[in-house]
Amino acid sequence: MESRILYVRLPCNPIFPIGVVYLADHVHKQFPAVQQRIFDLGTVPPLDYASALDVCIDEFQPTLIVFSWRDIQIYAPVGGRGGNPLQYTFEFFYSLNPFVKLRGAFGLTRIATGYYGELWRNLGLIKRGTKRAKKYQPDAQVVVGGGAVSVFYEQLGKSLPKGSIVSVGEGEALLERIVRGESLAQERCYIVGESTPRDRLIHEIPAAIEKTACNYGYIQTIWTEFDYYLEAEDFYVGVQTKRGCPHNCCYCIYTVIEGKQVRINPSDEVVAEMRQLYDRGIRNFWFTDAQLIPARKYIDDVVELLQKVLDAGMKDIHWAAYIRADNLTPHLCDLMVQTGMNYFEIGITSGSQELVRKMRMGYNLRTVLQNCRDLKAAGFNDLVSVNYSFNVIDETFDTIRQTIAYHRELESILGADKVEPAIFFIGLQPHTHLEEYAFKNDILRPGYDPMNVKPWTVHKLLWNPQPLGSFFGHVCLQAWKRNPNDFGREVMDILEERLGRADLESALSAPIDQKPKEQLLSV
Ligand code: B12
Ligand code: SF4
Repeated sequence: MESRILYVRLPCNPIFPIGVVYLADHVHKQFPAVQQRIFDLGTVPPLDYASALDVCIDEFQPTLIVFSWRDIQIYAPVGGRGGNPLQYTFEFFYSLNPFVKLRGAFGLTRIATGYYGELWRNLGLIKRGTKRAKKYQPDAQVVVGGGAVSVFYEQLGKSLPKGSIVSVGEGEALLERIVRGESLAQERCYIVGESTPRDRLIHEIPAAIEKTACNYGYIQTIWTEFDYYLEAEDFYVGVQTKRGCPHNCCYCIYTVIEGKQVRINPSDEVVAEMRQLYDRGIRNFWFTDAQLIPARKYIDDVVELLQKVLDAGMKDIHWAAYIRADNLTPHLCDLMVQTGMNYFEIGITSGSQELVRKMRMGYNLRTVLQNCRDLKAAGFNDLVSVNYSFNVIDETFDTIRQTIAYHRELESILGADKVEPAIFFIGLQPHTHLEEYAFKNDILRPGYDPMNVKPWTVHKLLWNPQPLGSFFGHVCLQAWKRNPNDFGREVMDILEERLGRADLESALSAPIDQKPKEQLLSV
């Protein structure tokens, strides 16, 4: 049967659907004769999801539907859909004021309703699409993947139609095999009703496929809503320069989804891809790598890439990325500024070197400061978001004081208005070291449901254990009251008012001989 592949990006805040674009591009390069179409529900008004999907299936009559599900996350730290889950959780658990407590309870109920509503809606769209496609093509296949599926693949299978292929991680190799009609037994997937996910499936190594520049000329022919992203001028369009992260940060699942092996996309291909977007009017790019510079040994690759961006004459662009700011050199800083980096996120999690080590993050905080000085000297004068997650492991009042000292130093280097403290409470994710730690310490039991949003589950999964849990709960509540529009800075100010500030040197030193109190390092 001639293959006709329909890519359905399930509803999502309008982030550029780079995942399905890359998949469709890859399949086209392998099988030029296969007909494809991209249908992005991110650009459709909610009331029209079902009818728009029906129309698309009726017209295209796919033999294979590729459903791409980007995020399910509910523990967004700031104003997510339906309100701020962190705020409501803390109001419910920590407020002494019964009215505020009640507001927290209502807020949580509203969020839970919205969360389950979205979950059921997406599952409903998959079921509806499957049924409708089978009307035209009784053997039509359905495969479901994307970031959300990679994280929750074990749970989602229970609610998907029998026969759906549930994919973990990158989909290129899997789609190739499906199109060829080959066995999927060795792929990072399972089939609902036929097989169960292998133990440690997510830890299996992704296929090594060399990426070439996405052919946007072709993509435009199979995706009518592409212009939506071209017309919105403030959009950061995704471009991937590499896959994989070699680190081991205790709470992170990226390194499992993409694997630890860093696979660099050839710089000429990345630039050629950017050039195609540039020629279509795109000026803002997000390098969607888990980390743009995962380790020092990749500095040269990024230098080469940015130099080629400059040489290609794309002088009026802006770009953003997740950056491990311990892997910069003055030359790289110059290039970053010259090529238009205007935002980046550093996920140091704590300003205490001792804790950073305990969380297995491999960051040297002293080097981060020096590199920020180099960036400033190179002329960087834009926004940096610094992610802090207090209370992840072994936090004490002393380590909080150290984080304050560290943050103030970053402010003095880059400018207080340029450093935005993003206060995250880690959402505990499956297959991470933190999850293992929670099992070992009887905080969670194996078999728990990470997609459950009952308040007591949220309370555990939104990592903020006692004895400091209620302290942070109160600090956050006070910050929302005092200055809800600048929550992160307000939290830092309140912490400093209450606890004071350590001297910077104590934040930067973590005596190696000091035995970790907890066994995180050995899990
Ligand atoms: C870069 C990134 C961002 C950037 C995006 C910038 C941009 N303009 O594109 C920013 C910082 C804005 C961001 C924000 C958020 N993100 Co984010 N982000 C990522 C990251 C690191 C890479 C995503 C990416 O684009 N990769 C490159 C593309 C090519 O890969 P891809 O889309 O995943 O597609 C591949 C595969 O998934 C697969 N695939 C995709 N669809 C399908 C379908 C089928 C059938 C198959 C077989 C395969 C398949 O094949 C594709 C090609 O290989 C991932 C983590 C990771 N390492 O994957 C998290 C991730 C996608 N984000 C996540 C979340 C939660 C968010 C937020 C909601 C966080 C928050 N709490 O606010 C926000 C909001 C997003 C929104 N919709 O509004 C989660 C989603 C899972 C979940 N827990 O729900 C992830 C997986 C991280 C995590 N584990 O928590 N994010
Ligand atoms: S460096 Fe970033 S992407 Fe890599 S494991 Fe740590 S948190 Fe995850």
